Amino acid sequence: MSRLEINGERLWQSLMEMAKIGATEKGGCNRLALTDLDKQARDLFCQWCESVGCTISVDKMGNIFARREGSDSSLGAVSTGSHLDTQPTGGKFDGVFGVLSGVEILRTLHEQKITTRAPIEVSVWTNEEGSRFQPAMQGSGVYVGRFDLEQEWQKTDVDGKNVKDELVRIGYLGTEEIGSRHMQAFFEAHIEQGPILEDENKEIGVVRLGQGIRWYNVTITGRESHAGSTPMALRADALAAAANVIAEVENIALRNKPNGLGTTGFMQVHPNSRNTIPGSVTFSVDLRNPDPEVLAKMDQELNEYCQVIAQERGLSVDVDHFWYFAPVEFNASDNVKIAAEKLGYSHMDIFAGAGHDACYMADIVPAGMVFTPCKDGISHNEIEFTTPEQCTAGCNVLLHSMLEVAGIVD
Ligand code: HGY
Ligand code: MN
Ligand code: MN
Repeated sequence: MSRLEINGERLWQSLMEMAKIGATEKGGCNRLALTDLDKQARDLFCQWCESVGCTISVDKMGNIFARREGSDSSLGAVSTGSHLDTQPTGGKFDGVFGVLSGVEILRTLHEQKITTRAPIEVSVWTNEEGSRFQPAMQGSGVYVGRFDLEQEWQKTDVDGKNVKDELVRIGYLGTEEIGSRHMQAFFEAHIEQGPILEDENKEIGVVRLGQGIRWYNVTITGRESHAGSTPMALRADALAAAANVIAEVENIALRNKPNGLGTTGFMQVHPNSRNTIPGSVTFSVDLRNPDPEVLAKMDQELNEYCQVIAQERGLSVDVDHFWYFAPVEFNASDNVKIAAEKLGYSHMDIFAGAGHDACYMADIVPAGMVFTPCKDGISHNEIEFTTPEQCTAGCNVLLHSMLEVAGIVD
C-alpha cells in the first residue's frame, strides 16, 4: 500500500470540470457562497461522491459530508474537505483542490477495492471565503461551535438576503444537527496561496500553524454637503477620513514587521455621488499576524488611530471588531510529514497565511494541512495556477496522511 497513488489525470480533469461552474473570461471562477453557481458545484460534488458509493448528509448550516464506510463503523471518521465557494475574482484551485482531492481519494479507494478500518469522509464547508457573507470559515466555525447557528443564519449580504433563506433557496438547508459527525482526525489539502514553497522549490508544505485574523467594519459618519459650495474648513468628509484610516492600516502592518498584514478590501460610500461630500462610509479592515500579541498590538494601534481621526475631524468613527480568530497549531501535521517523506516529496514546515476550515476543525479533532505551491504565490486572482504534478503530489500526501490514521484492512 505504500506505493498506492491517486489518478492525477482524473483529479486534474475534475478540477477543470468544476472550474466551468462560474468560469470567468480571465480563466478564474466567480462562484460566491449560496448562489446558484455554488448550488451547481455542490450538486456535482454530491453526484461524484454518490457514483462511488458514498452516502451524503447535509447539516443545518449547509455543510455537506460524503461518507465511505470502513470495516469498523464505530471508529471516528478520518475526514478531509475544504470549500467550493470562491472570491469574486477567484481562481480554479482555492478550496476546490482540497474538495476534489477528497473525491479523488474516494475514487481511488473504490476502484482499488480497498477497505479502510475507519470510515472516510469528505466535506464541503459552507461559505469559507467570507466574501458574500461574513465572517470567513462560517460553516466550519458554526460546526465547531465558534459561531451560533441562529445568528449566522441571519447574516445578510449587501442586498439584504440572509444565509438561511439562501440555503433553502439552493436546497442545502440540511436537517442534520450541527457538530454531530463522529470524526477522529481532519486533513485539508490546499494551495499555499503565497510564494514560499515555489521560492524554496518544495513540493509539499507541512502546515504547522494557522495565523491569527481580526476583521472589522469601520463606519465613519460626517455630513453630506455640496462639493462646489462647501469651504474645506466646513466639511465633515467621511471618505477623506476613511482614506486616513486606510493608509494607517497599511502603516500598522508595515510597523509590525516581519509578518504584519493589513488590508481594506470592501467599502460602501454614501451617497456615492461625485459632487456630494460623502456623509458616511463603511469599510472593512483585515489584520493578520501569526503572533497573537503582535496582532493585539495592531488592534490597539488601529483603535487608537480611529479615535485620533474622530477628534481631529470632529466625526464619529465606529470600529466594529466582529471577528477574531486566534492563531492555531495543527497537531496532526506529523502525519503529513511522514506521508511526504514516505512518498519522497520535498517538503518544509510552513504557516498558513490564509484562514482555512481545518483551522476550526483543529478545535475538535487532531488536524493537519497539506500545502502545494501556486504559481508566483498568486491567489484570490483569476490567474491563480498550480500544475497537475503539484496537485497529484498534494493529493497523494493527503491520501497517505489519512490512511496512516484510518488504517487498511485489505
Ligand atoms: O480570508 C481568508 O484567509 C480565506 O481566504 N477565507
Ligand atoms: Mn481557501
Ligand atoms: Mn480563499
